[in-house]
Amino acid sequence: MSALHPDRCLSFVIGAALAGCGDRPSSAPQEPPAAAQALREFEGSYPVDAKPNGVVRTFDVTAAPAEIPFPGGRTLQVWAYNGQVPGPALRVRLGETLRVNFTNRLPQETTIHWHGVRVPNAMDGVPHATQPPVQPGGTFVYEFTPKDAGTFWFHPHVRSSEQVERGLYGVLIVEDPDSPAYTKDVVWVIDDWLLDENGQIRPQFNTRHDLAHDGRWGNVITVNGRTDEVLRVRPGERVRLRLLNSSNGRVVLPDFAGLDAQLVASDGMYLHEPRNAAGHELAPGNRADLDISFTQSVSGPIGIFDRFYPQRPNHLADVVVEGEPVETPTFPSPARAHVPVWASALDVPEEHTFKLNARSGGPFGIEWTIDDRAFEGHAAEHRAGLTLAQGRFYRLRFVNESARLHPIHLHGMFFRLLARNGTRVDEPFFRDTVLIRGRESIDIGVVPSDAGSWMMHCHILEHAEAGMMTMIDVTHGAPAPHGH
Ligand SMILES: [Cu+2]
Repeated sequence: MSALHPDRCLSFVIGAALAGCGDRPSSAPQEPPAAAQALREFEGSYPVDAKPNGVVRTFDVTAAPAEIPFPGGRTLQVWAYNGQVPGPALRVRLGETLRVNFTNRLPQETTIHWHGVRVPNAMDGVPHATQPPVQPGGTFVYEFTPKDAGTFWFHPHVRSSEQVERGLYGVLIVEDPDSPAYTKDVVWVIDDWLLDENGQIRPQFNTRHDLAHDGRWGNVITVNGRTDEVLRVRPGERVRLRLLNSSNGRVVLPDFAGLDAQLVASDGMYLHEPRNAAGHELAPGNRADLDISFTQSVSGPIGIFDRFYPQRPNHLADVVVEGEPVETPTFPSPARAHVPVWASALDVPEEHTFKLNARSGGPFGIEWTIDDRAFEGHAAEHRAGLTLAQGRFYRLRFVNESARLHPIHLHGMFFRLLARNGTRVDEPFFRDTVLIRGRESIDIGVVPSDAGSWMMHCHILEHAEAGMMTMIDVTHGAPAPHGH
């Protein structure tokens, strides 16, 4: 099996599951009919292999302490990629190879994780598991060809509750081969900062308070590093607005009421068809691409608010529609991807139930656990929490036994939310991060397409730092016995 080209390998496994091909590994369990159906529906969702076109885009990225101007005329001491927060927005076209010459000028070791990008495992940026951490003064070359066009981001995977909070994150945009003719393509990076009485980043990380709650929630919310971000458009413009929540803990629910805002992509992946963006929340790590047509002129700025806690709305940014009207481009929505329906996927027996909880102990006094284990030490010494085979359908269940929020993020694979608290939900799109509320259980469907040892963790970075991480091993062909 492993000698096969990965592309053929996946179709082989899918084909075997469908046709009951006799060449299947004899240790493979019999595919239940609902799983075979789910695989049939999955086919054509996204490519297994990258298709490099030979063009290499090279970027130099350096992580280092920096000073940036901050709202209120202040100067903020941060850690930044290339001296700016958000870091540089890296743009490549699908098929192009991204090469990042990375230099670490921080006083700590670090790595870069390419959130949501299906990279070769060695490029995933998980310290000790996929690469040694980059030491202060050290360098590393990240090189890969993205397989999916969309909105992704990058950030450290070492002490991330501190390093991301200090300002280390940037957006990676993978353009379609033929980009839709939007009049503007805009990125809003939403972050929140916990500043102290001196107006600087509060230097206590992973506090008991943060750990006992939903991580570190700040007292200043910025969009693109500003508290007064304005999107200026003319009547008739059609804008692609790419949203990223790079906060450590804060969940945002941006309210675009009054605007024709259509959700066209979730976590970088196009929907099957556009749907109204109302109610689409962004947990830490989530992205959403909106298709907004400003068909009518509006007098005055339109305030965009976060209404995750409806009684405590937060101003995010403003939209101003003014000037000479332009003709609205009439191209079809890019949201026309193949997304499996998976209506019967809940009938597939669950492969594993992950239990999420907390207990006293560990270096911070509270540790967060997956299946009663707190991740500690080196990922290299990990015992995989789960082993899955490439190209099979799995239903996984998560039971949150705690009262806190846990946006669970899977590296190396996309999944579809199937149910909350046992009730099927209509969420016709893929994700790489899903918010699980207190005491809630969820079911997801996933077909791992990329072999490797992939991290799974809570994207409330304080929870992750205090143990809420594990690894999922994705093998070629049949899974190894559980836990190696
Ligand atoms: Cu969590």
